[in-house]
Amino acid sequence: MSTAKWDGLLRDYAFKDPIPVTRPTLPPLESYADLLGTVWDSRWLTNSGELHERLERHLKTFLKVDHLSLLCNGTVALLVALQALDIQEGEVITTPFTFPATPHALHWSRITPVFCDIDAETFNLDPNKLEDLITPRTKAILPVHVYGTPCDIDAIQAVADRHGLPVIYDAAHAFGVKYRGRALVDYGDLAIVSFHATKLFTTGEGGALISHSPEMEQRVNYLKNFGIADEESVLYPGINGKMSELHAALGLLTLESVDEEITKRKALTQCYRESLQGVPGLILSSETAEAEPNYAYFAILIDTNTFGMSRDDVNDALRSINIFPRKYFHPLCSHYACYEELPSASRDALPVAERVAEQVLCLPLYGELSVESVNTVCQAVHALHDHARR
Ligand code: T4K
Repeated sequence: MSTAKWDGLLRDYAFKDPIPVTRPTLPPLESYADLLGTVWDSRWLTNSGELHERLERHLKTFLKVDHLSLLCNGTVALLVALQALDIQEGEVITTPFTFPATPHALHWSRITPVFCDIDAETFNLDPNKLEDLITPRTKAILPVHVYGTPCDIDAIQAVADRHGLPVIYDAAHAFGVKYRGRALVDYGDLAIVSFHATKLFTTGEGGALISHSPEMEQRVNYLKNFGIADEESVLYPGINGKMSELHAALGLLTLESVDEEITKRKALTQCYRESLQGVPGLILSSETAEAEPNYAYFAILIDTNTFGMSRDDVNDALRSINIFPRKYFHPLCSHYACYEELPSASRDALPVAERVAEQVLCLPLYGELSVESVNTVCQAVHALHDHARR
C-alpha cells in the first residue's frame, strides 16, 4: 500500500513533530553547567577524575553492587570483559537477537560467535539449546538480557557449571532491573551495561562492567587504562576505555532522576498494555516472575495473518504519520555478511529468532512521552487493524 493511503487512514493520528522510539531525559542545562564549573576550575578532564570516582561510588550504591568500573561505552566494556577473563580465541555462544555490538565484540577479540536460538517468551538465549552448541573450543557464554528481560539465569548457570564455562551477561538494556531483589547486572561472572543516549540511564556515551572481587575490579581498571599501574609499570595490554569527566557529570545528574524515569515509563507501558491487549495478532510480552522491570523498551510482535498486516507495513504506516518505532533486532546478527557463513548462522537452526525478528516492533517509550501521545499511537495501531480486517 502507498504512503498516501496511510495518510487518509491515519490522518487523525498524525504527529506534527516526530515521535522517536526513545529520547533521553536530560537535567536542566544550568545544573550541568554548574557541575562542569568544577571541571573547568580543576582542568581535570579524564583519567579517573573526581566526578568519575563520584559516579562510580553512586552507581555502586544505587545498584547495590560491590565492584563496578565505569567505561567509555558498552561495546568497550564487552571487549574489556573478554580480556579480563583472558578469552582471546575459540568460540563463545551468544544470541543472534541482539545489537551488532555483541557479536562484534567477539569478532574483534578473534573469537567466533556461535549463535544459539532464543526463547519464544523472553526473546533471550534458550538454555535448552545451549548445551548442543558446546564444543572443546567453547570459552564462554554471552547471553543478552534483551529489553532488560532477565535471561533464564539458573538454567544458563547450570549448563555453564557442567562445562566449567564463565558467563558474561550483556546487560546493556538492564540498568535498574531487579531480579530476586538484586540488580540484574550483578549476575554472571561479569556483566556489562550501556549508558548510551538511547538508554534509560545515560551519560551520553558510557557503560560499566560489574565484577565480583576486588582483584577483578582492579584488573578491569587496569585494562581500561592501557594496563597502567603507575608511571613505571604497565601490567597488561590494556586499551583506552575510560569515561571522561564530561560524561560522568551528565551521569551524576541523570542518576538523580532514574527512579522517576522508570515510574513514568511504567505508567506509559500500562497505557500501551491496556490499549493493545487483546488486539488479534498483537503479542505483548509478559513480565518475568521475580523481576522488577526497568521499562526500557515496549516491544510487540505482529502476526501478519491474524493482525491482517505485516510488521513492516505497520512500521511504514506509523512512520508516515511521524511515529518512529524500531525493529530491534532485525535483521538478526546471524544474517550480517560477516557472520552468515558460520554454521551456527543457518536459518534452520534459529527458527524462533527468525520468526521474532520478522514480527518485532519496539514502540516509542521514554519518560517525556505523554500519555496522550501513547494513546494516539495505540489508536493508530487499532485503525490499522480495523482497516486490515475490513
Ligand atoms: N549490547 C546491546 C544488547 C546493545 O543494545 C548495545 C547498544 C550494546 C551492547 C553496545 O552499547 P554501547 O556501545 O552503544 O554503549 C542504539 C544505540 O546506539 C545503541 O547504544 C543501543 N545498543 C541500540 C539498541 O540502540 P541505534 O542505531 O538504533 O541508534 P539511533 O542513532 O538510530 O537512535 C535511536 C533513536 O534514539 C533515535 O531515533 C532518536 C533517539 N536518540 C538517539 C541518539 C543517538 C536521541 O534521542 N538522542 C541521541 O543522542 O542504536
